[in-house]
Amino acid sequence: MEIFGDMGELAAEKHVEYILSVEKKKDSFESVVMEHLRMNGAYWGLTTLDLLGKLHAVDVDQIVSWIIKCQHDSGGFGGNIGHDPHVLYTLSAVQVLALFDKLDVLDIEKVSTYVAGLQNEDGSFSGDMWGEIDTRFSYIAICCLSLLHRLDKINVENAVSYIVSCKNLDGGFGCMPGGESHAGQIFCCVGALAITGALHHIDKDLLGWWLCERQVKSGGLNGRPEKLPDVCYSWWVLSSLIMIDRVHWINKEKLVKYILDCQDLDNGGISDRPDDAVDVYHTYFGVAGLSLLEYTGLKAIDPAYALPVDVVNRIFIGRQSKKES
Ligand code: GRG
Repeated sequence: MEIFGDMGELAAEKHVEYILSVEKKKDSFESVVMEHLRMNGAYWGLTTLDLLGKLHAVDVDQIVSWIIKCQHDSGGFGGNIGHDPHVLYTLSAVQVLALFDKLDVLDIEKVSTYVAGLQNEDGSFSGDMWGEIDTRFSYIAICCLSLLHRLDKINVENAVSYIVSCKNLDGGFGCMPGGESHAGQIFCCVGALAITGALHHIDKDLLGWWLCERQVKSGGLNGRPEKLPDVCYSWWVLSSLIMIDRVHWINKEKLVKYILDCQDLDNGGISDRPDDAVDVYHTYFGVAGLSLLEYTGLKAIDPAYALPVDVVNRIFIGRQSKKES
């Protein structure tokens, strides 16, 4: 990217090789620790490949049939075959099918009934039948139902007022009312409010100030005051700043340099901090962060849906134009 001058480059080919290799090394430490959340891993890895223009390198039919095997009678998806259903994996399943333009393999009524059934009276959402409540699950339910065109199945007004009840005096949001502001939860709350057209509940200058203070000397971002920077906050913080139109308040050049410094230039992949071990999660959020920063050669990503912009457009505009033609 020209405006970023001489600061090293994204080792795109290496990262593609790394993502493809993780799937093949079934006995590796990373594959074993990710066994129970393989659906999330599929979303991180495959979205990275799509942003890098290499989604065609995978076997679509094989992945789609594995996803279908992870679905339960309730309509929800598990993190792997035989694992319990949870909204965390249900959104990833929907997102991966969206990447492949395969949402039509879903029984939309069944999936959306599962997600909508997790809404509680106060508007909050549980993650699964065991009842844990978290603003992450509010975002997931809203994002998932919106991608399926079924937001009508929940009480959106209550969902929004629950999220607003999690807003703090510093302008940020936590995982429940009174919970400490954290950039990950802020992404969830801002994303959910963006999707439901309710961003007016946010004090954009106050939240923008808190978010841009997350940038530390190295150029990286942390998730809350006094914490270490981590590449994943390039996503959680930047996407939130974009949604509230305050992204010009951080130093983009320094953040690009920080993300590029976290690459493993020999074996591919991106880590949380320079010289740490790489993983698929940080590789995805590093590449996604660079996409938000308009790094050359990457597809653009939508800050609210966390999917490539062309995929989101296909879902919300493509359907209309198919009908019209
Ligand atoms: C589709 C992108 C997408 C997300 C789905 C699961 C989810 C919705 C959002 C998770 C948001 C979140 C809470 C992210 C933070 C993850 C993280 C790095 C937590 C670490 O917390 P600590 O306390 O680390 O271990 P810090 O950095 O605060 O020291």
